[in-house]
Amino acid sequence: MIRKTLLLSCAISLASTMAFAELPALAKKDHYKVGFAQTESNNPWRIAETKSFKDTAKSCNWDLVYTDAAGSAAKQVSDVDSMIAQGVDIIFLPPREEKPLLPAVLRAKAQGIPVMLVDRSVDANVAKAGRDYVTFLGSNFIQQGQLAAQWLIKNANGKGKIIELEGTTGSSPANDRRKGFDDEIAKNSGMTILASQSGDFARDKGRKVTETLLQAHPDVDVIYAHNDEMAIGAIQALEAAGRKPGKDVLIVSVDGTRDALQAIIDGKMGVTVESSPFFGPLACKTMKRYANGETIEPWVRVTDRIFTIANAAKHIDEAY
Ligand code: GYE
Repeated sequence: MIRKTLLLSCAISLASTMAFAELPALAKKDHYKVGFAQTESNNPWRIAETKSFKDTAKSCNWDLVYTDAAGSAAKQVSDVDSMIAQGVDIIFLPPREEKPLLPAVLRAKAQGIPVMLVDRSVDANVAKAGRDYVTFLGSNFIQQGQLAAQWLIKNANGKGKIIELEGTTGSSPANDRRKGFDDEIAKNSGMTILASQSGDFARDKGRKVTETLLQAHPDVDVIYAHNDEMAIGAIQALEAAGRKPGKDVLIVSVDGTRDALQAIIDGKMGVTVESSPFFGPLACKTMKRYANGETIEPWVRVTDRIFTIANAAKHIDEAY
């Protein structure tokens, strides 16, 4: 009995040592083979992010292995597996959804390849920065949702009947932009969320979902979209239904794309909270720090601005 217990505790401690084994190191070199496993390329944000990585490949002396999962978490998993098989030095990964990418992240670690999550994160209850992957480079999505809600509460005088267009189901920005926004709104008795549905971060889906929800909720006077592409889709649906976006329906959103800044200038959108896609230079810098043996903080935070009529014209030329 005692022997059995001893064996069991040995096994447990071995398993936990394996699980907590140190992160793979990154050798100091002049030239790296770097994997970047993009989620999809159906919106300007993703295209700007890919361009940022491709530009950085030149300036940071990377041989870039680039894949596009075309909107499929399953394809993204096999893209990461193929990068592991090709023996890349490091992988930058925006996990399309929080859960399905975890096994691939752990396989990379087991094969001695460090992973840095970029722009989206994984479920913090099951995987940890500094243990399973090096770090997360990205924005505070909860805060983005809060900022959108605070602008709205102020500009709608605390009253509003809201339709929420959610991002990709199971993705960290959709989960957190919803939480940040909904919790702020819940503190205001004059504001109600009439309906909340996914538009998968895509313009066309945002337009279609808005068309349907408008019929069920004609009294809507606010649309909160988790990204600008869906907000633009919502504007199209509203206009097709004879509504006046920006006048009888306020639009609040996240990202800071060129089309969104133009919509603000045109008076059709109220606010977009910035979420920067320009991760290439930060990826290069963080990777060099890691190769130098620095312990990287679990979250390399990107700070975001807010775009409204007060500054949209000033920033539109740098938008994407
Ligand atoms: O807001 C959206 C994109 O993960 C932060 O994903 C990113 C989000 C961004 O498709 O436009």
